[in-house]
Amino acid sequence: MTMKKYIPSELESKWQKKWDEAKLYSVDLDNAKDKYHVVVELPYTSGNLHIGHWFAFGVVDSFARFHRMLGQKVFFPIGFDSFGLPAENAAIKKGLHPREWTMSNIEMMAKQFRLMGSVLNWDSQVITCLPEYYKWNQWIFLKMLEKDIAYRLKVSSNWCPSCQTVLADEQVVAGKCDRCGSEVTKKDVDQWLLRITAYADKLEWREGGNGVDWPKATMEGQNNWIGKSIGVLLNFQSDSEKNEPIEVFTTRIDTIYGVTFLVINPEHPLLDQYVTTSEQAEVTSYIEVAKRKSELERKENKDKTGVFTGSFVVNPLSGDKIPVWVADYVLSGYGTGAVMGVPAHDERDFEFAKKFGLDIKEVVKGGELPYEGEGDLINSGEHSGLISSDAREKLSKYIEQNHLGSIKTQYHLHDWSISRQRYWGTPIPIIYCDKCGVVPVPEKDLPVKLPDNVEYAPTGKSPLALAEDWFSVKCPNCGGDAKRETDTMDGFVDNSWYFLRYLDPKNDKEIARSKYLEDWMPIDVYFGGSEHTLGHTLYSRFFYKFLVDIKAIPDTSGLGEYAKKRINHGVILGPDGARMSKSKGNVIDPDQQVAEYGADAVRLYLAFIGPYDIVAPWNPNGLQGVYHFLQRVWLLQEKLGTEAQKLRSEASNPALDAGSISNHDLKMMHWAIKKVTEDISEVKFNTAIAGLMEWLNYLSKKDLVMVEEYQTFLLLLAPFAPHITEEIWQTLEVSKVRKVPKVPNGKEKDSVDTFDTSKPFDTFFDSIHQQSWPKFDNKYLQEEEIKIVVQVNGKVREILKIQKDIVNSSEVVEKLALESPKIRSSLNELSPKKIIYIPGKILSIVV
Ligand code: ANZ
Ligand code: ZN
Repeated sequence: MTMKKYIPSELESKWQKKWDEAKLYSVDLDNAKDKYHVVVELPYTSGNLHIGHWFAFGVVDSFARFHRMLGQKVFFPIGFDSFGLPAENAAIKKGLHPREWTMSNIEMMAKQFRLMGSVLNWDSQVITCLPEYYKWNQWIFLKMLEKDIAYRLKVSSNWCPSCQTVLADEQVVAGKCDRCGSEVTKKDVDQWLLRITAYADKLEWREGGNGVDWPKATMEGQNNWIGKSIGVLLNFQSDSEKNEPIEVFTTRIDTIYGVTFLVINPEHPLLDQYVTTSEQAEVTSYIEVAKRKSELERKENKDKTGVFTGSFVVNPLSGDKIPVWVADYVLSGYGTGAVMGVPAHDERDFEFAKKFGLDIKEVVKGGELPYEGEGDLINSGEHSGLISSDAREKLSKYIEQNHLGSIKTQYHLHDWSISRQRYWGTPIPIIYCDKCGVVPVPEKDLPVKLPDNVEYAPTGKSPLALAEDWFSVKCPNCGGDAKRETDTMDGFVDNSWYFLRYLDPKNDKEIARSKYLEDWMPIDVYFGGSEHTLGHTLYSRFFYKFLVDIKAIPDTSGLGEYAKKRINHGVILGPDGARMSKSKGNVIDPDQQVAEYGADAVRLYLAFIGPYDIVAPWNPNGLQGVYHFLQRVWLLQEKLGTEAQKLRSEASNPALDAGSISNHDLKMMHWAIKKVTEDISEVKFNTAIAGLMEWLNYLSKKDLVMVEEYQTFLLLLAPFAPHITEEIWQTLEVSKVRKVPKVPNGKEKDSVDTFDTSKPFDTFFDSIHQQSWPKFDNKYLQEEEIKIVVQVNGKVREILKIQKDIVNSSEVVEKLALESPKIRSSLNELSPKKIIYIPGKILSIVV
């Protein structure tokens, strides 16, 4: 019999079609028994699928398949994050409408996704640029407005005077607009903000991770970003009392006696009062320069700059008169925008004092200056001698009692500006009326649809302001002439809650039915990139907590978190070890790889490339190696041989059946089951596959491979390589040999054995992906030892412990006995005349 060759392209599309037709992976959300909810961060509709998508979805698909085979009801949805600037830019370049560009990308990507042969639940697909979705962005916004979580504020922003638009920090390159190259300035612009700071406390991760399992690095990163610090707000009075007092925020009130100057930021509202006439010119020109710097540049500024205002304030504790400076290393967006300068104990203040020749006064004993640590206070009046922490406590109390200031918890987190002067986004549902002011669009008028006919190429005006028909409306309040808000929402709003929508994507009454939310939330595992530690995953926790607070969604688990577990995946680099990019020419196109090696090989390789959170280069040899492995799995069919099959079909003879697989074979098999099961559970896909490779080497050396072994092997490989395993399973009809309990796939009612095998193949087939996961039996894994008594001339001289599987081999046992030091000494260099072995019992030596 000549065997068919392994040609992935032939069998993969065939099985994908069959699985689809049989609706093998569809999930009935009404029944959440044994649910397992897996989500991978939804992809952005940038164009073709890249290898990163395969890494993110293909590998997790194997994980999802494993859980299906464990008998869980796996929900693994997908959607498309499809609003954003790239759509506009690409559309401008290609002369297409952003909608056309986006929707054709989605179509293309969905097609490419299907090449993976995944268990993704396409029925639940969410597309964020469709009104049926973004209506709920608008609804959430209105709720936030109602609760004072959304608000409008003039914010000092990066402004391009020629594009007439606000720029995000990353769009400012060396002080210039990255679109047109003009010098960027600061401008106060009206923006819509979300008060995420109101949730700072709730977003902070507590010890123990809030009852969920998220990576430590993610939790720490978020806590640092939130940046909770407890300190003191303290007023410094003007020495002449003609100016209002300046309030500072400090976390080191214990250093109060070491203050030798005060610094306010260039945007500080009291600056005008403090600048004296003689200093005016210098201060003005300093501010001009500072205005052009971004916040990032200011934070990084190494060479401290600043100017004296000409005025003084008084230290409320020491009574010292201290100069007031203006400098841009003090940020306007944190604390009070004013700092008490303690150069002896703060690095930045130290540099500043050195540069401008200001006094440095040591007040905490500890070491070389600047000394930022804690210690005993010196030069601190009545507080000298106290240690820092006690001094802080005592001074805080004193300050509160004497109304000099107050204790304050401060966060580094900023409120989130969601206003974008762009076309391709969710319209902010607000109307401006001359008479009524800011009027929210009534809920019944949602969605506010994005108009189609718009000049979205840059004209210097917000594109929506040019859509006259859309822009001009009647005020919902008074019926008078009014105008719509022309900003759209930041795309991060879209992906802050999409996972809730997967559960009910077409619902037009609510975000999702509460029964589904109750049954299926929280997500069991949420996979995504570690680069989303500070943006996306923090924002989505905020949205979830808000929606729970207003009771728009239930929080059945009571955890207040949307994902029980978060796993960050790594990054696949180009073969040259650099990030893949078109300009470097190191981009790996998954379609090409699939055409050459098949989806199974690509999936398997990506799972095998290393630990899942690793940053690893694509290695063409690695892919070939994995492809070769699959070839060998395929060829193993030959080893099944007619003989083994005959043995099986004649298995009515139990003795024959039992003899067909050795103890060591069983041990290997159960070892492999255990290894693969445990490793996949722990998200160690690479070592799970290594285990399979080891077992394959073992099997390949055997003359005959038993059906049970091959079947088990295919089952363990099935999550990683769903096509080849299905093909072998079906063509060998191995499934008929062994009765395996089936996994409910969501369509069955109660029993797991209700598959109707009488139905034609078209509507039902006994897929390998409906089988349950093999179980290992520890009994095969224990190193079982048997005690053998060794006699020399009738006297017991040694008791040997021999492994069970070699106990029948007289040569091995004899050799071990003769090598034993005890036996050697009792033989005393004489060679044995006769050796009798009763297997498993006694070895008798006669000399
Ligand atoms: C005096 C002092 C003495 C300070 C000392 C530190 C060490 P965190 O921990 O991040 O909250 N600060 C306050 N507002 C600032 C602003 N707008 N821009 C730049 N720096 C600012 O930092 C709090 C400390 O950062 C505050 O405590 C203040 O300097 C500075 F030995 O006050 B400290
Ligand atoms: Zn009105």
